[in-house]
Amino acid sequence: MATNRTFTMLKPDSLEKGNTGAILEKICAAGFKIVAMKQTQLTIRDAQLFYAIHKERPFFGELVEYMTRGPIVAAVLEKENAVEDFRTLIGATNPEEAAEGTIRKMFADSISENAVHGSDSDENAAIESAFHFSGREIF
Ligand code: FUP
Repeated sequence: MATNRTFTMLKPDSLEKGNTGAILEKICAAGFKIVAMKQTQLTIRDAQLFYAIHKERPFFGELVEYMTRGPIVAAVLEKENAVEDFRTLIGATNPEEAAEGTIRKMFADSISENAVHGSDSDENAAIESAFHFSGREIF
């Protein structure tokens, strides 16, 4: 995958609150092009695999429960410097620490239900995109 791509998920709380459209609008307004997108629901196994890096953390069980409790929107986004710029757009993991105007500041309630995911490296963007999309689903 080219380094101008990143992967995102709008998490279950965003869909429950009806924020899908508003968040996608902010993403597009920030100059990201959606090159793949789907609404889907993670299985427990999917969430355990996706967040395997956190499996020893005390919040792992809650994280898996949250991420599987309803549908998500998964997408691959394209823009120059995509990974870094998208992390800036979404803000800090904890919305209380997120900058004004960031997606998490605007739409997230807590560190454990923080509205959106954004890949933290080009390598993870490629792995996470491939987790959700086949090559023919990415344009
Ligand atoms: P981020 O890269 O900003 O998505 O954050 P992390 O990879 O550190 O965390 C992934 C997810 O684990 C967060 F989105 C929410 C959850 N988490 C908690 O519930 N509590 C924490 O203290 C840290 C992360």
